[in-house]
Amino acid sequence: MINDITEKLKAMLSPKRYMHSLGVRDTAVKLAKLYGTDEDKAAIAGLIHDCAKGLSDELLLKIAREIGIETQGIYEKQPELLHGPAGTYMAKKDFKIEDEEILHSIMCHTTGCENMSLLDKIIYIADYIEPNRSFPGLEELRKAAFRDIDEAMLLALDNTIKHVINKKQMIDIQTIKARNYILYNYFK
Ligand code: DGI
Ligand code: FE
Ligand code: FE
Repeated sequence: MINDITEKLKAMLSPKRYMHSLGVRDTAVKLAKLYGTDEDKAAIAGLIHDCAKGLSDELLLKIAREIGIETQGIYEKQPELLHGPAGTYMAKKDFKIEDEEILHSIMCHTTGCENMSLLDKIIYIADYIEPNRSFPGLEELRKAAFRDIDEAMLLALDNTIKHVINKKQMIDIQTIKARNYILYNYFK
């Protein structure tokens, strides 16, 4: 099954995005091993998390409306924020994924969300630190990821929020919810 998924994905994504997806898969498996959760689910979620990345803004908005997301406001301006939810839709439809944990981790991989599961955190962090990534502060985040996943989540969310502020973009409410959730529950 995973071989079929890999082939299909290779045909759908740019070579760069495909390499990124393999990097997220491998990093997610390492984190799943370390923190003790299902490695196969981590591999599948890591592999297909960006399957909707190639869709046009129009199609992202159309799928989002179809699955009941209010697209007025931030998503009109930043439709790419919808590639997680649209990815979940495609994972079900095109990749025949039914596992709710996998689907949820794809849904929230860009912004995070409240009540993130261990698999959600693993996919969010693996996406951030996979070997093809490069940005200031990455080494610190990589170390944190293999020491304490919640510390890594806070670092990553803070980094994203600073980045979004510097670009004078809107902050997705899910990004705020994710950060508040981590702070409230893991930094008492
Ligand atoms: O799809 P990837 O490039 O692998 O990574 P991703 O799904 O984590 O998307 C990263 C992008 O999402 C990055 O450019 C920042 C953006 N992003 C994440 N949270 C927010 C955000 N952009 C805005 N405007 N607001 C957010 O809250
Ligand atoms: Fe993504
Ligand atoms: Fe990604």
